[in-house]
Amino acid sequence: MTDSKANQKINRHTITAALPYTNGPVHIGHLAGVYVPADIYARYLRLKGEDVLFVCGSDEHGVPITIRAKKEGVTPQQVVDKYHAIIKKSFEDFGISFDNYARTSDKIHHETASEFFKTLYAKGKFIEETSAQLYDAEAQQFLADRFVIGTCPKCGNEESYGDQCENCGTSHNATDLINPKSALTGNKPGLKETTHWYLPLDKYESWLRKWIVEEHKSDWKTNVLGQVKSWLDDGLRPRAVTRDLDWGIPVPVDGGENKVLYVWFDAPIGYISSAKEWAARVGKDWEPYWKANDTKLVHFIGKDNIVFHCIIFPAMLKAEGSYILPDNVPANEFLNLEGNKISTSKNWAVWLHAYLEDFPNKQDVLRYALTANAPETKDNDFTWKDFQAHNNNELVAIFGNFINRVVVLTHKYYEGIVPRPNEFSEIDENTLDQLQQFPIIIGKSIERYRFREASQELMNVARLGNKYLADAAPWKEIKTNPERVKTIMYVALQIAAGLAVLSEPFLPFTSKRLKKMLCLNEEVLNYQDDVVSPSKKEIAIPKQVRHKLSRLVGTRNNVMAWDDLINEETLIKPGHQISKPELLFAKIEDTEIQIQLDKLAATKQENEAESKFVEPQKEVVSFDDFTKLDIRIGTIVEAEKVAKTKKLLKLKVDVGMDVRTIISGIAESFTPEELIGKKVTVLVNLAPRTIRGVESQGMILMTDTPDGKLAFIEPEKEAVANGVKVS
Ligand code: B3M
Ligand code: ZN
Repeated sequence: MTDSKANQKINRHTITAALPYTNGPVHIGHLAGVYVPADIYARYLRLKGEDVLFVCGSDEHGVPITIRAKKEGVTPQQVVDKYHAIIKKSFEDFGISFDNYARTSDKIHHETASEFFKTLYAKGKFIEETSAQLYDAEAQQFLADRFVIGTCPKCGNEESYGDQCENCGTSHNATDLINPKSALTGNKPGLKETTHWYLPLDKYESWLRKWIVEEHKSDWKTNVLGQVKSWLDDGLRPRAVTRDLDWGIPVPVDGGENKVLYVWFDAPIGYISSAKEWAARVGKDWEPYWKANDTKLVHFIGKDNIVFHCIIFPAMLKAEGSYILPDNVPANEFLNLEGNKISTSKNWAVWLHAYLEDFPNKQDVLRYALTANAPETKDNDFTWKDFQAHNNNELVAIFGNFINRVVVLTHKYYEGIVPRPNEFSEIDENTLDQLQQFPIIIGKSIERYRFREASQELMNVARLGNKYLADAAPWKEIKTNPERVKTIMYVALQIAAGLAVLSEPFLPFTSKRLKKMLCLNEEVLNYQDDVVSPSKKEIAIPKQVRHKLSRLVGTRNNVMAWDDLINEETLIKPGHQISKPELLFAKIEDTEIQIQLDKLAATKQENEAESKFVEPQKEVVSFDDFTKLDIRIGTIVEAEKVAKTKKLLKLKVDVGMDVRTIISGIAESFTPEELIGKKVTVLVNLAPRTIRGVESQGMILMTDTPDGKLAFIEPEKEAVANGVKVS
């Protein structure tokens, strides 16, 4: 292990994946950012023979649920019942191997969260405070969290929520918002006094800094450390952990009537209740998984949840006193879809249930494409073309092709029986040595939460196989040197068996089918020819297969484990019978991709039609005022990014009378390269402003497009010269 517990023996792993809000189905962004990486990690550790508890569940409280209920004209309970079922099924369909998937509306969770609150209350860990909070008199509702929208005090995003800004990730109190607006009525809220309980985060600041910034600086991801450090540097303040709402867990202390726990107080406790529910079901003790020091706790989340998992929840756990803290929080960045932010409200997403309708039995293809392109260090874009390429050029052409060749040739030459090898040549030895390295290489990447890299190494195993076959060319040798071919096919079959195991964390469905094809499946492995364990039920295996079966490598629970690939010379023995070839992957045609692109185009059109909102006209200005504006045509001659900013470009614009510098906030819509030579409209007599140390001498006129990007106001004719007036 590469984490801070490196020097300590780990005896069990508690893995959590963010509890999805039950206000809509899950989409590819969720899968790529959280659930596939968490699942790869959990499956890998299980194959290593580790004691693993992998928990998740539906987050059924909070304002997003209430808002959805209002929108659909149903009760919050109906909303969570509906989406819990859809989400749970999607996870099952995609092979996300949770040991338990709970719901925060379950009794066990209400009890656990209530107890947690009461413990902190009894220990005097809260501050009780009465203060004026935002209130919408028309809706008769206090405005917390997503009930209020306003300008983020940190980054200026005009659509920040009351508790968190989705743009910069900062978490704040609703009263911090500039120009707050009720999400219910659009009204400017008033203020009304109310009492709440606050967790004084400021008191945990130095402890958090020591724990995260000092202890974990070498093993946590830089994106996570960076965010945490910037919040700590800004200073932490007490955070209310209760709300004046009616949907949620009732505040279980005096004065808590008509109040509920803040959703971000109860939701992470959901990981604990999920563990309890699991323990009760399987007859185990949950406590070591949450309280023993030899347990490694890892939270898989998206970047918008960092503050809650790295600051607020740890402070809660610390205040409670009996729990372990996360060892790592490998948060991912966001996945975009075809160049735009995934959005539930704009239906700009690939929903998992919809994907499976169009691509039945292709769960592994999506899992693979999302892993190979995972947003691990920066936001990434999912495109259907890229998805098709990962399938056709890698899964079909490399992985599937190798397996197919091996299985077909084994049947062609030996009726499907693994041949006995003759002496190994150098290239055989070399290839087998390389194969033995892969479980170590892939394992290291997984343990460092580099799942992209791990998936590429998996593909390299198949590449190794293809190269070996191409170089050894059994189809040529068979005519002149059939004894050599036995060795070649034996080596190739070891690679195929290795792939069957190594692919399991990434491609669980394919791994199963491959094990079946190679007769490495559990049923076959459970059958032991020479040693029949009395505790194992013998499984009926067709006679002709049975007598040819050799006992396979020494395995854990009779299923080949990860380390067997490192420790055993032979993965699949001579004399072992394999099944008939079956294609593992099929090519995805352009027409199938076009259907998906058409769907997105239709969504875009619908959104455009809906967003035909035209802003009201501004105040009247005099003709004289208008003529004061000097607007000219210009051409961009140079463009470069302003360092350390997301939005700013430094442009040199030829406006006829001179070439001037203009700083423009358009970097999210254009790359510097595509701007060179562009005709633009410039307000040239705007008072100069210094932005990031550079004087900006004018403003380029822009307009918004429906997809949230910017567009230039260009002269209709290219020939209009620089410096020509616009009036
Ligand atoms: N439901 C937020 C989200 O879906 C939240 C995660 C809870 S994890 C304890 O982004
Ligand atoms: Zn912000």
